[in-house]
Amino acid sequence: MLKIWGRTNSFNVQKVMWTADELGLAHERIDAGGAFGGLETDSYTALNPNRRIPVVEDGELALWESNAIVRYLAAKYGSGTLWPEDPGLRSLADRWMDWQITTLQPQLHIIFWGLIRTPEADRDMAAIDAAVVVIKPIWQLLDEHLSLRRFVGGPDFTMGDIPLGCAAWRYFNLPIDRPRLPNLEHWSTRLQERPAYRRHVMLPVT
Ligand SMILES: N[C@@H](CCC(=O)N[C@@H](CS)C(=O)NCC(=O)O)C(=O)O
Repeated sequence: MLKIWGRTNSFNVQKVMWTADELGLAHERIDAGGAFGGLETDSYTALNPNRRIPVVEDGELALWESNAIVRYLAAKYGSGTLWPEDPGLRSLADRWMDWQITTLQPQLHIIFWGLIRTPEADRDMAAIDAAVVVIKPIWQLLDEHLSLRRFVGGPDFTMGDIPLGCAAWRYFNLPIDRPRLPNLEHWSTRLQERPAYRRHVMLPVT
């Protein structure tokens, strides 16, 4: 049975919970991080020297970095479904997973942390407003990509949808100005039909 460390309102933990549920993997989740703490202990540091959530224990292996965990679970347990067997299709899913971390997430982080996790009196509204503007053409790139395919990695749902599906739920539920993103909205509706997405991602944004 997998052990998944991390609180349910962590975006990065949600990626892992959604993946495990899509694959029907038996798992136990342990609250950690945020108000639960527990990341500074020696035993947790031995699992993840970065002292961050999520961590997944699969037998003797301790895994960290959420997108790397999604890839591992997909490769080990979802070959042909979440993990496309065709290298070209796999690389399509893979590159958008990297894009989520490197291109999209830095801007989304500024907006989310600023508006949701920072008390109003301490908010840097100039930085938040700037990120709201900068992120628009970034999402438009994905919108354009989705104008030609049903899912991020092609015609079928794959691991490539998971990090971006978590990011999209947050983005659409933040009290900010957004551009029209018709293809992204249709894709998001398709994700919302998935019971595992509803269980682990479609939660209040806190
Ligand atoms: N790049 C890492 C980021 C991990 C990370 O920053 N996790 C946050 C939660 S989303 C965390 O551990 N925060 C400290 C806490 O929850 O106490 C990943 O994708 O796993």
